[in-house]
Amino acid sequence: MADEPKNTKKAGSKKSGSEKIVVTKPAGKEQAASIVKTVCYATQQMLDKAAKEGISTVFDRAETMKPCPIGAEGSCCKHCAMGPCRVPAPKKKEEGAKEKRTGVCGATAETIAARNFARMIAAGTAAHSDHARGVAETFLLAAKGEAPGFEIKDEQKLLQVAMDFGIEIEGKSNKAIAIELGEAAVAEFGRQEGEPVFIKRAPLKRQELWKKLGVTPRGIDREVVELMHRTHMGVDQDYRSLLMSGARCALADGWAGSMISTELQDIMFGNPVPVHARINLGVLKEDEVNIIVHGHEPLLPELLVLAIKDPEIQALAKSKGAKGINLAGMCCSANEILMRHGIPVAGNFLQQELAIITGAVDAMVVDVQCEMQSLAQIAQCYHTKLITTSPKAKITGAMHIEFNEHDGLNIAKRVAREAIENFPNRKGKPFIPKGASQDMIAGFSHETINYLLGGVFRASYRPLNDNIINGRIRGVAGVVGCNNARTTHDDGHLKMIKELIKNDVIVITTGCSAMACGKAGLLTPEAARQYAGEGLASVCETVGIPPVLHMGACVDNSRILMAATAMVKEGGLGDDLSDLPAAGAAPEWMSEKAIAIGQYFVASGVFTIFGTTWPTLGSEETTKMLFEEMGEIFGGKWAFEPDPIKAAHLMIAHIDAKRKALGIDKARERVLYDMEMRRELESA
Ligand code: XCC
Repeated sequence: MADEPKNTKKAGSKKSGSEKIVVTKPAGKEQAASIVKTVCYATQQMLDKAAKEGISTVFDRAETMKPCPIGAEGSCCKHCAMGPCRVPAPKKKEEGAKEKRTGVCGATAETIAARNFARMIAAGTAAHSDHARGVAETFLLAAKGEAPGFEIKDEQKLLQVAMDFGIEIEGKSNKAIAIELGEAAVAEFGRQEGEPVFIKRAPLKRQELWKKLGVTPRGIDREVVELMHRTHMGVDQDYRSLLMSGARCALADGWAGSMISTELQDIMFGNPVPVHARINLGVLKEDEVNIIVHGHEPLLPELLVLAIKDPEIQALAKSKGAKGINLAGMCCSANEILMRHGIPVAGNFLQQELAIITGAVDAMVVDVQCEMQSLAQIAQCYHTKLITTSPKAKITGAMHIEFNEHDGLNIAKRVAREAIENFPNRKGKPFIPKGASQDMIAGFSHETINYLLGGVFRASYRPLNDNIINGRIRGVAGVVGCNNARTTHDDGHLKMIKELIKNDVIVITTGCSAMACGKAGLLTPEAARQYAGEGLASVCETVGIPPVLHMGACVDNSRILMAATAMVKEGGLGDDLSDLPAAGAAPEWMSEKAIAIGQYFVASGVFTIFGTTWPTLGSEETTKMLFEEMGEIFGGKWAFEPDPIKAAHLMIAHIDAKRKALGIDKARERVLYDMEMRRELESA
């Protein structure tokens, strides 16, 4: 272990297996007030503008509103009206006190922390899965020809997924197969018994372990409902039992809800392939109508891509004095249309208010998740129309144009018209940050990686596995998740990822983490030579890929599960996900969805480390279950380390331990790149 981070307080030292995990407390008040706000140049320019104009942003509010210290450690229970009860971890002088504090009902700190944690999983699973339900319902309408603008684009994937669902495809039209698949996918949500279809995609050994532990999920909705029930006052009051049912619910997210969303979106909108695009607030255009789509669901954004090409819409824009229409994205809606169309990305989570502050955004169109309510207030200070589109997510003060799959294209045109009509209302010359856009390559679906590595005639993960076995690539890390105003914007992602690739660990990324990488130039093939270690750089240069691969939106973390499973099935790296030299991280997480994602990675056998803050520190027992016992149960466990470099080294230590267990640790020591090896690599 390296030195303890300066901005953390040591809470305890835990040892498990070969790794020592230091549990640290997040930065206290004094540090929070003085953190550097961002390492993103465009963001800094916009924060300066906001300050000059007296606009309060999330960065300012994070300084004035301190996190509640009791809630932050999961020690506040407000599940009944006898509370809220606060059972903070004992302070030093109280330690050793005979009786621990409990809630009015007698609930212990461990039960309360576990309940709170489990409810985060339930909410996160609900969010991903409700998104997936919307996709499945639209898919079914599209299959029936009742959703104009939507179609079945990837017929090969349609057949593959239909076969996974056990649908007989022989002699049936694609339309009939798609209808059957749509109906079966919708039924996954309300399934009462059995297991979700995609559970069968996991390695056999993992499926057997889940069965033995009783954590194989049933229907997606059922797991969310049951977890909400268990965490109700007076129901499940054993922290281990609560956390195991949290794992079951999270598996319904990763291996069912999110995976359904990814797969059906790919069939409807096309499987992503590598695509060039630009990223950061500099993609906004002074002389064009700027429309930003922000949120998570790709349904309306896909139709907006079509709507803005309509000659009538284009002509309307010209008639208002605009040179054209510029569609850009933020958060995961951005990732969806970036991956499939190369639509530019305006920024990640903490940049949403700043986009409006440019004065260049004529409409910000939001659907669900990660939209700050402050957008409505800030939009009033500029000319931006904030348009909500989901019946599930309205914002007081915003215009509401409800999306409906039956008439989606017309609704998309209406949204575009609203933006265009607003173009002449700009208040003076917009300020688009200088030098603030960067080239990137995105679109690395699991299938694309397969093809890129193996070639069109022998698509396979063999070359990746071989390069891991021979040590050129040390291992694989999935670095994902949000930004969090409690820590320096983008800094955790970038420091961690640069450290990983420097040490020959290839990184796959999604969500706002992927955007941080894009803005910093890590999603370009050139980044391999600049930042990666010799072994990883050689492989990237041979194949022509960046050292950091953008795999999509947060529901696309399911692609990481599929890629990891393909590596296991390819052979040579063990027979379960927990055998892989791999690790996961979310250094700047903030959303409940991130906890659901982390938990399905852990339950799938992956060592997963989070930064910024940790929501169970109020209970040593609950934290121990997550950080240690889960390792023994699932072969994957949680860890918390707010210092991104130290966190990267914990991941590398885990990867090295897995290499040793596989007997491939010696190979890496031998890697010296002579000419012969380079030739061999180039012909691989
Ligand atoms: Fe939201 Fe998905 Fe987090 Fe970004 S990464 S802040 S959840 S947009 Ni999903």
